[in-house]
Amino acid sequence: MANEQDVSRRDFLQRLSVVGIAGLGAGSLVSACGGGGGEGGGSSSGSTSQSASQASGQSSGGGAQTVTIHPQGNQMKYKETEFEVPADTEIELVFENTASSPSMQHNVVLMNKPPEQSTFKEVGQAGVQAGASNEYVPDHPAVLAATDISKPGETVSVTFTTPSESGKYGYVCTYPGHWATMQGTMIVT
Ligand SMILES: [Cu+2]
Repeated sequence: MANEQDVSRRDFLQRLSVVGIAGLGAGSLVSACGGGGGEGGGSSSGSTSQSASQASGQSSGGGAQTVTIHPQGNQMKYKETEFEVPADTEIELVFENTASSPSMQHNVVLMNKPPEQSTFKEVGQAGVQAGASNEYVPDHPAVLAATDISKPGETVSVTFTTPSESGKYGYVCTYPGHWATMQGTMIVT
């Protein structure tokens, strides 16, 4: 029904352009009845697709960016030993614990300090003292943000704002025994 109207309307419009004056009367009739629905449908579907593309653009630009990291198999190491993020930006850091060995529990403790061994050690040892009830995350001034501990198969995340100064910042797993080898570098640009 609607299609037939559309077709006949197109016919009228074609005649309008070809015949000119003869088509004028028929053309104005069509735009009064068929044109109301046709134009409405046409313009609204156009603006819908436009606003949809705008919305998806805004959500990818305005929402938190996601960074996902994993362990390196069943080793006390991160698979992603560095990632790059813009300064002063909200980031959702996701850690997917894809290890299978039950002893491979991990977290990600982001530091507001450079990736130096002395800082990894200080935060790592403080984390062990903080204990399981605190997810091994120490109350330490070098801690920028941290995930909870994840068991194999679990995914944890933390949302934080990156430092405003560009540079290299460390992250470390503070599960007991892991800090010495399970380290990475967040590059802030
Ligand atoms: Cu670990």
